[in-house]
Amino acid sequence: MSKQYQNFINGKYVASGSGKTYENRNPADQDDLVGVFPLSGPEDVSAAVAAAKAAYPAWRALPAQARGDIMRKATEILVRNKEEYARLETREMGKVLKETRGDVQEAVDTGFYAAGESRRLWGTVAPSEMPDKMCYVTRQPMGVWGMICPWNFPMAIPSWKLFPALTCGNTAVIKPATLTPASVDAFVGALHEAGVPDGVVNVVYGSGSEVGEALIGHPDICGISFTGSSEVGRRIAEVTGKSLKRCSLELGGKNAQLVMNDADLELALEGVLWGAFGTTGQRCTATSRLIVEEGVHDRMLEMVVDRAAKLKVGNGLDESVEMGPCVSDGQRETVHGYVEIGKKEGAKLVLGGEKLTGDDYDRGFFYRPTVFADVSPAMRIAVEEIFGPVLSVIKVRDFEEGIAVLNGTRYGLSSAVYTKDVNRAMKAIELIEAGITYINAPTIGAECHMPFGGVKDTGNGHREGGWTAYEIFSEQKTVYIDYSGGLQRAQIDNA
Ligand code: UN1
Repeated sequence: MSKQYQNFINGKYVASGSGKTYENRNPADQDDLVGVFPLSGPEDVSAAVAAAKAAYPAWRALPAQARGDIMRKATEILVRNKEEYARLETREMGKVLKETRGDVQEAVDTGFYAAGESRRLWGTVAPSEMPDKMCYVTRQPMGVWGMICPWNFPMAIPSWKLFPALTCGNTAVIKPATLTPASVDAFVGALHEAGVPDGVVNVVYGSGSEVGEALIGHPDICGISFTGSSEVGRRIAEVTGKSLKRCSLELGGKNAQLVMNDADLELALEGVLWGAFGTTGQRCTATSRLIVEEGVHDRMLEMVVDRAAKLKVGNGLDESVEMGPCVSDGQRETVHGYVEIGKKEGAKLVLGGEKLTGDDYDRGFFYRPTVFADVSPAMRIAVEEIFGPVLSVIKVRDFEEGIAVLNGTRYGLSSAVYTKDVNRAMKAIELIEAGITYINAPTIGAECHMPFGGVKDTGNGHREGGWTAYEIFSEQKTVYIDYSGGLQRAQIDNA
């Protein structure tokens, strides 16, 4: 019997109003049914928001440290169940076990960080311009947050949102990605078991057009945190902009690894293999372009093709597998569509470019690791996000051209430069238009205690991760305390 999941509202598992459901199946093996989930509608969102609104006053009244303590307990549950969650994640999302263990670990790191941060919700104290008066800034919770999550980090990304938002004293309604809902059920179950009170976190399953739209337009939501495509991000920004809600967006990427003539090529090779084919290329931080200086271009390309051809593709539950399937048939079609575009544009397909078929593959959505050479910077495969195991290799004359090509997309999330020349590395850090730059390390692998996000069409200036996430989920209050006993008029008395 497959597990029947229900929405989680006000601490109870409840059926959706519509009674409609959908099946969540393993992208490596369509015979493996992970669970049956509700397809909810606006009435379920309204019930969840009402529960979160009712729970807010008591939750915000708790000392932050008491909230942090519950986050610590929840994190201990994640540690205890790590292997179970990792297996569930691999079954619903497809990435290999090593990576889903890392995904749960990212949630663990974020949770322990939150527990510590609950004792450090610091503000600033400044002297006043008047005598016998002081000024300071304190952080306050905001209300009910709406969260809309992607499928590529089924537990880590919900944790990036929920842990800081709850620690700050907000309550929340979360919409998991339709493709990876079971991981959110597990995560929220841990929060509840740890003592998060009823109504503080609510889960509503369903589509973006039904649940997502209802959430972003709901008048009792104070803000939306969204990770996903730039197209959807733009829509959310429009709706929340009109109603003046806070909106934090972490969107697409077209990340590049730039390899200079003096780079350690073996190191650059390990970096690009991991960056391009890890998570089957389905990360916003994935290495989608390899930009190589002409002196080492041919050698680097040969090394990449040789190793990428040997990557073992298969069901992520098999520990020897290095790359899992695409998350869905639709995603694989998108990837294949880009391969066709690349060929038409005149890029040279040097590896892959096709679906994997045969007994081991026919029940899943597998795609061969794919490499294009002779890619010119204006081609669509060089500028558009593909979100699959496709690497475009671009040859450049020198450092300046490399930086120009790297910056030549509308995205700006992650970037990597491989060089031994410290002057070049420093110049690259200065010139690259991206939220994250790695030197001699791949474009993926951000750490939870550091700001995470990008520039240009990758976002709208917010940074999840680290202390900056606490700035997203709290409101600043400036306080003036006058202990002079008289009326003091700033500006006027000093004029
Ligand atoms: C994402 O793909 O949206 O840096 C997040 C990384 C991971 C997070 C990726 N820690 O690749």
